[in-house]
Amino acid sequence: MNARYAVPAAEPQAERSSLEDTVERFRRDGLVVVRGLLPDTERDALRAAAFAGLEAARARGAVMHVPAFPGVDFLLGDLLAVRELGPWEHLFFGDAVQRVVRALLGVPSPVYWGDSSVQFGSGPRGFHKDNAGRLDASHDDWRGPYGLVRCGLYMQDHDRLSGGLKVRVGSHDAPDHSSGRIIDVDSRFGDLVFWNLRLTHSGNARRLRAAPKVALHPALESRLPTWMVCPEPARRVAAFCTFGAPGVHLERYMDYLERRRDDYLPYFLHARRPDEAVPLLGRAGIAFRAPVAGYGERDRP
Ligand SMILES: O=C(O)CCC(=O)C(=O)O
Ligand SMILES: [Fe+2]
Repeated sequence: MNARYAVPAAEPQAERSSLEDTVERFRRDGLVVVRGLLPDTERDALRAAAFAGLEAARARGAVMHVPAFPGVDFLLGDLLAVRELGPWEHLFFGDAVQRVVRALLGVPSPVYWGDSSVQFGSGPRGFHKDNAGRLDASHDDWRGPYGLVRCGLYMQDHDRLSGGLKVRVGSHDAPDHSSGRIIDVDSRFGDLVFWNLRLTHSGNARRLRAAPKVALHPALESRLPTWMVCPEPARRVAAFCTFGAPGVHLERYMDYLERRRDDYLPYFLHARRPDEAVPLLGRAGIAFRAPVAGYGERDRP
């Protein structure tokens, strides 16, 4: 659909590989990096579009601030509501990305419910999982391969510098925060990171100046003095989006959203109006499910 996206062929650690290999790594490790979905020549234009989207949202009162993270702008609404990202198919809604999402989920038509966002600045860190029944081994979430995937696009390089994603490899099969080797994902601009929502992970990784390839526990990272830490390459812009396969895991996730309704409502109210979102998603082969009444009612007119 959009020539700005390359067809994904390359993935972790620079070897070129097939979609089957991408799926195999995702099943084994709980995450996979697909390299070079966007060419480096798009970097400046895409960052500029994201910042233009931020300023447009600010003018409409659609930017949230959290006292604990004064340097972070959280854009309310979903990525489809950021019209400035339309030329990039709102990052995750074009053929090249959807081809991977369909393969990872093993369904012809992934479900989207407005869970996508973009953050500006350095935000929270700490190991967590994103699924509904996180540490409860008896929860439905822990039966069978998990049916929800989160995609992350970091609009700067994190292969040597701070600010990237930290994960525990293979921890998507363990209902705890202690299993799995810790790694800092060496994403570069244009790469997409896909992870199973059961995977233990932490954002805003800090790399040591003296040993940038040694991945630290997030509890230790937060206590490091600034002089010991590699800087971030530029103001961090990070976009995330979740898709699911129809099934019990998706149903439990919807129950979870209902329980945390107050936290998510501002995002959903500012999301792209369904009369515009549904045809757009339909063309990409994605099914839509509105998670709350009033979804999209504060989108731009
Ligand atoms: O900030 C990040 O890199 C990760 C954020 C996160 O935990 C998430 O999107 O689920
Ligand atoms: Fe997370």
